[in-house]
Amino acid sequence: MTLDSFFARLWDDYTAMTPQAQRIHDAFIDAGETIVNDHVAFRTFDRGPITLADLEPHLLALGYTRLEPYDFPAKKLRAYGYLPPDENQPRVFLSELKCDELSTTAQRIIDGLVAQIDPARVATPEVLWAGRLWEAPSFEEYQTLMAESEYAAWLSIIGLRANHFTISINHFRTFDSVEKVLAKVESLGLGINESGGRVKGSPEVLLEQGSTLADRAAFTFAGGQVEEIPTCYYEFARRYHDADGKLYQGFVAASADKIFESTDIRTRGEHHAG
Ligand code: OOG
Ligand code: NI
Repeated sequence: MTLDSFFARLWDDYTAMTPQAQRIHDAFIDAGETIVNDHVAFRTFDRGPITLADLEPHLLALGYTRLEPYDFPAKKLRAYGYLPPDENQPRVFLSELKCDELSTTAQRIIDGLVAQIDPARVATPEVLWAGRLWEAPSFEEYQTLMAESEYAAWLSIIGLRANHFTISINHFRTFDSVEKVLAKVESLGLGINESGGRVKGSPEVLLEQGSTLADRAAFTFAGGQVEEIPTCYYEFARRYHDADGKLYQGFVAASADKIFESTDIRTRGEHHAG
């Protein structure tokens, strides 16, 4: 599979679940900008056949290389950043939940989900947009996970897919700052993740980022209960050059910690009428 077809499939899956993404993308195209992806991100459990170590070979087979690890103690997550084979291709951020750090009740729910996975589905790169590889949990199970980890609850119903694409602001001409981009996105009636501030990071840490609040959709839980849940979001990143003149390639853990909250309905943000 080529990198272009990989990202085309990821994008189709992501926009089907995240209507705001196509709207934002098209609005910047209409404004005369060129869209280049800075990175995409995936979430997984460190349990069953879908651990970070199980998924990573698909990225390596596409030509990605490991950059560096990141740790999020409060959110019980660990992650890795990956560099693309060609510098104009998207980086990848892959995180996993440290399930051992949850209660035994929550761990039992997660074990019940990952036990349903057909290992054959993990053997191909399609697993990275396979979505849920298990039956829908009950709303009660979802809420039990939510009480301990918003990430776990989100993953239990959304599954494996790109949880966000990220537009490279470095490739924009008119909208050349995170705040200008966020103002444009707000003008479309979309909400911004304000956790940790609208703009996360700074030129000093060589990366500035901002993101939307995730779209919402109706989800049918086991037993037929239908509830509105957050799906996926869009991010915008501006990178800076280091003292040696090299464009920064990594992620910034303190900023990423807040970007994760884009899928949390408890996150403070400006919600506008769409
Ligand atoms: C990933 C959040 C971190 C970044 O750019 O710092 C991130 C996620 O929500 O799964 O993407
Ligand atoms: Ni990101």
